[in-house]
Amino acid sequence: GSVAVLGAPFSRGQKRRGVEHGPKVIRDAGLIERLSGLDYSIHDFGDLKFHHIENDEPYMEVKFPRTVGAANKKLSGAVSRAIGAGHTLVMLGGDHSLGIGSVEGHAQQCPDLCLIWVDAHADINTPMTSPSGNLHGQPVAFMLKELQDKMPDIPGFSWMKPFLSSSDLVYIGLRDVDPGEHHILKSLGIQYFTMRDIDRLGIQRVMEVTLDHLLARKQRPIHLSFDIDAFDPSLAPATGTPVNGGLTYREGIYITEEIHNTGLLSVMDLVEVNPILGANPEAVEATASLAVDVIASSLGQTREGAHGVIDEIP
Ligand code: DIR
Ligand code: MN
Ligand code: MN
Ligand code: MN
Repeated sequence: GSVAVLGAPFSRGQKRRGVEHGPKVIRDAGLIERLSGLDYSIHDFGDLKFHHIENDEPYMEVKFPRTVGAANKKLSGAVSRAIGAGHTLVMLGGDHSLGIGSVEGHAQQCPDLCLIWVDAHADINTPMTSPSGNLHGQPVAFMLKELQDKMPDIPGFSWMKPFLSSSDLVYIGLRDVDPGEHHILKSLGIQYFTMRDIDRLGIQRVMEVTLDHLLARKQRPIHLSFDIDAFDPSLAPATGTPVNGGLTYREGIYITEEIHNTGLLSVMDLVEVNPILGANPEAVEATASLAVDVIASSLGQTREGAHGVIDEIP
């Protein structure tokens, strides 16, 4: 198969500058070299260029709506073209507002896709429930058909409409959910696994139920949207909204190994790596290197090792 890598250096979905350097630090941590060790042809599509929109005044409390809308429109087109050309796509963020364009572009080509959102946060606030006005806390609300009447017409987003059913989504890793978000999760009956659920069930059972929920009725393309803040801050310190008590390294890698093993991964996002927020260069390097491990594991790097066609032990 062939894997396309696309950088999305964008930060207007949240307050902290620096997350636009995510694609660079993830590449500098050796992403392309690592993927070259797996059995794919790798196409690095470079970084998208995003434009600043003047006078992008808040709409209600929502910050930079036109800038975020235009960036996501551009990303959506690029994702759709890459999937249409037959690649598996890795999108490097940037902040998680980019999930809107990434999943939307994927859905243009694969309307029956399902979504696995690995994150400390649910990112499902609407403009009315959002405590911050930051769009990186709202991407899932833009996607869900069931929230259509709860979403105002936000400037910058007239190019898209909701396309995903709430039953086609599973969260893993939640531990910082706002009251309005919790209400939405419960009232729509969304399948989610908090860190407490992982403590109770174990990550093996969590993945079994996740994949059964999404794939038991039919096999379909998977979109994995991985926020690096799903990991414990001791492992991923260079991120904008760290929350204690996150995934261990082994839990995170088990998630991605199981997703790879379905053979259905079609697009993955790796977002919210912010090199400016590392306390020192080692903290940044650790976070970026973890991002590379997560991506490589999603694409088939195994802990047990692997071999090609070998007739005999030499
Ligand atoms: C919070 C934080 N729920 C918000 N969200 C974050 O602003 O809506 N998402 N950090 O990644
Ligand atoms: Mn997120
Ligand atoms: Mn998050
Ligand atoms: Mn494989």
